[in-house]
Amino acid sequence: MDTIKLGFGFYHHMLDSSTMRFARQCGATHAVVHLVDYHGDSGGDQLADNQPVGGSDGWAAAGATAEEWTLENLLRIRKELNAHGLEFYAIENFDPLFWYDVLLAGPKRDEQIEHIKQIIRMAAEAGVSVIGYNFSLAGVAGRITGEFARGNAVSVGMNGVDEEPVPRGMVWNMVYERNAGPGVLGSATHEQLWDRLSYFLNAVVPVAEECGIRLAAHPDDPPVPMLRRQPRLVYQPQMYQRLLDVRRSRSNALEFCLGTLAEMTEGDVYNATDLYTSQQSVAYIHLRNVRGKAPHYHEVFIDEGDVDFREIVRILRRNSFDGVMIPDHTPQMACGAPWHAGMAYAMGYMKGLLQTIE
Ligand SMILES: [Mn+2]
Repeated sequence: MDTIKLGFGFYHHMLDSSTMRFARQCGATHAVVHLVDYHGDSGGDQLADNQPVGGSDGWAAAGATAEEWTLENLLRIRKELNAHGLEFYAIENFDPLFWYDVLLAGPKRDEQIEHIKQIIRMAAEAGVSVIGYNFSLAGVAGRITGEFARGNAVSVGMNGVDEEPVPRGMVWNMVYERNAGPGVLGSATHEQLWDRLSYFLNAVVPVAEECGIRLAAHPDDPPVPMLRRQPRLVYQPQMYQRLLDVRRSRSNALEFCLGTLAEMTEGDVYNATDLYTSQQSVAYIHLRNVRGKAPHYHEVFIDEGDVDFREIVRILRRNSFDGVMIPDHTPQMACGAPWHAGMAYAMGYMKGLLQTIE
């Protein structure tokens, strides 16, 4: 049995039998589940099935699926995944409604941290191993779509930094307070943002340790120092080390996004992969390939971009990585199921690499 596990990420609207069968057919054994619904009404539209690109109005409203964060529901999801031959490995992302004041250092911060602790305990009780998160104020913004990949396949890119400020009541692309009134989110400094992260990790990592959950941080996507006039946390590879050093623990880990790392202007993706997997700090990996560096890059097919995934798998093998890897987003292929075809292509390619690279 392979120590590197191939997984599949399920957006909220894909938590159904058909997508679970599809994932298993692609070779996945593990599931990463998004309980937050970013898509709203666009969910199920084949061309919108990737993570939304993030316009200034944001994604769907926060909290739409808040009532689904119950032990009963997690156990139901687990049962359904298991019935399809998949393990419920991770939950990806907290709902902004649950922790906006953790991100903003607002008045409800401690109350919201208590709720996050409950979620961590609940996830552990449901048999989940990892919770991925984005400690990000502006979230994804300024991305564009176009025929950027091989054969004019439609994919995502970035062409310059979005300077439009975040409106009040929004964080991480989602509106958590509809009646926040006019005006924009005040800016913070990078150091203030690191203080907020430290406050959060020092409060929740001990709870995660107690119940065996790994918290896993996604880097800032797109990785630029400022976006929408808000500071970013991890936008160069070495900043991941600072995050780990806030609190050294198996429960303070990384959601290692290779595409985002490849877009960073400093360091290189192979050194970063070696550095962080040799510390056993990577809980799971997002797979996608890109061409270019932030803020000017295009997402492309897994075998045509700047990242050589053969070399990545060699490094993972050398460092005995035994976590999960999932495709992140992929270009859409010209057929009746553009999203599924893109994902199946990426999965098949990775499955082939895992079978051939010792
Ligand atoms: Mn990612």
